[in-house]
Amino acid sequence: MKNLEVAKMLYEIADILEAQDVQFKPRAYRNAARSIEELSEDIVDIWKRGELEEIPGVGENISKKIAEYLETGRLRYYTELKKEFPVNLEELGKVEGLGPKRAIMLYKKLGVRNLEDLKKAVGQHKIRELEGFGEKNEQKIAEGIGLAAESGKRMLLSQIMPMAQELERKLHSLKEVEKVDVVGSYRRRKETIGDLDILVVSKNAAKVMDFFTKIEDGLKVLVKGPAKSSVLLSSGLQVDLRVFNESDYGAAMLYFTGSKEHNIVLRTHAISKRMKLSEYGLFRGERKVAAKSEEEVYRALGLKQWIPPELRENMGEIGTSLKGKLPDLVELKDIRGDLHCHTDWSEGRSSIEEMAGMGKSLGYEYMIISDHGGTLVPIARCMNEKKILEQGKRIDALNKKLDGMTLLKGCETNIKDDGSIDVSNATLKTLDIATTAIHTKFKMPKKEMTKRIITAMENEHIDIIAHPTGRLIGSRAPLDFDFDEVLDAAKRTGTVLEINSYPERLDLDYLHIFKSRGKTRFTLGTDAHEKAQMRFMEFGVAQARRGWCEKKDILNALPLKELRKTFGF
Ligand code: DGT
Ligand code: CA
Ligand code: CA
Repeated sequence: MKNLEVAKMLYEIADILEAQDVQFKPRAYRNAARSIEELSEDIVDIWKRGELEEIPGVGENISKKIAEYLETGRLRYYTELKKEFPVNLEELGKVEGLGPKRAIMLYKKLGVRNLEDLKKAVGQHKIRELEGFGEKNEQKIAEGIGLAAESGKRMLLSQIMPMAQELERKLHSLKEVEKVDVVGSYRRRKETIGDLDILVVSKNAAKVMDFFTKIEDGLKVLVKGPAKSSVLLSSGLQVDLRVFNESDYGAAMLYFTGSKEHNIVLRTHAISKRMKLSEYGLFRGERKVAAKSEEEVYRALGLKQWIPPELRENMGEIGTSLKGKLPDLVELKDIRGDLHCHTDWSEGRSSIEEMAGMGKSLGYEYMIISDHGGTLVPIARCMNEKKILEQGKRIDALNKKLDGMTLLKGCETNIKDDGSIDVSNATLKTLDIATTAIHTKFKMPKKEMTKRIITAMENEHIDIIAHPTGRLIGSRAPLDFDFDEVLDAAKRTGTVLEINSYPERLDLDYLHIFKSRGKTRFTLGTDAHEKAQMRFMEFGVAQARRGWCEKKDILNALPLKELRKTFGF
């Protein structure tokens, strides 16, 4: 699958053009890149059908460039840009406070090409001397480098998913393959994935390995063995594949799904029962007690319930299953609506009508329109109060025409430094559900930040705090505040914390959700800026499951009537 490779190239072109102050084009390239990244079909197939221009955001110019790249393996336009700016913008872009423009500036002034060079320049205090940077910026960059380096080569679950599904499909097409499962962190639905681990049942491992090590043009074979092979795909993703016998498959699934910590506790538990657990089975002495299925192995170890992969993070799941008390996890099909959506009234790219159409096709009973509003943030077309009211009227009118789904009036407002909201109470009152979030001044002493958030929650018109910790995976650290105090305030004020389902956010994360469960309920919102992004709901649901949430913990699993009662609209 070439999707990620093409998307990365387009993102890079956008960055370089932006750094050169080119107008409009960067946005066009970026929109195209984003749509391509989110495609579930291989772009090569779309190209072969001559349908590149049907991808949202891909016009004639970009489609020609993509075609040149797919046809010849290179794009002259890109190669020339890269010759002029041989900078790893993907890597540098992860450093908070370093947009493409500044990265290119650092290249021109100091020859910085990658994270390694940047680290050196910071170490030698060269950046603070540059015009427009200064000591404070250098300090910020220094902090950002740590986070960027840590995230390293891990990719977002959302980027991995289409590739994993494609690999699964291809492997299934081989008649020697009886079963395929993608295991490891992918099966546990971790927010980022280091590498993919695939298990196969087959009686002809040699044939499977021959096929796998040629599964994509241009891949690099790292290891090819009789039972295990590893390859590096063109997207930079490493994939390990192992072949097992049907009779041992459950034990293998259990072992390679992990997590390592879950395995360790499970193995220790086996030892306490005078048994031994490995990827080949559960043994008492030489005798194999269980191996064929995960259920069988868990049961033989005395566990009353099979443990869903999302829970296998050593958070007490084994002890809880021994007692038969695992939660009945929320599922995607339980979700009746999306509670965080943008449209072209603010930053979004789809109209209200298009978003509503998508909501209907997802089978929703309701969904919110929560565009950016307020005065604080210089977001393009952040709605002023007049426009918020106007949008409300438009939604009322649309609801009369819409059949079977209800649009809710919302708005994502901003929390000022002192915790007040940048939209008046009079306007907030007209909304069905009012959301707010921090979009400015991400760094504040912990005490002040805690007070800021709690003050916002104390506004009786505010219903939801969106992406409460503000983190961006791999690029922005979470806000520094006292989470327990905020949780208490949520309980006291009835303000709900969001589980933002946007793949870079996933905020709250599973640890915070786990901690909050039972003390507050949550809303799930995709933060979609384009109708296709409403599909991000599955990532939020996965995160909620990792935090042990049941259906009753999620407010948008409620029917509209009860949602109305809960939020009082
Ligand atoms: P990743 O790839 O970093 O996103 O995370 P995982 O969990 O997929 O880790 P990976 O690919 O290194 O290994 C896949 C699974 O194999 C892991 O979840 C548990 C199992 N495993 C790997 N190494 C060990 C080990 O040293 N001990 C135990 N008990 N299990 C291991
Ligand atoms: Ca892995
Ligand atoms: Ca692995």
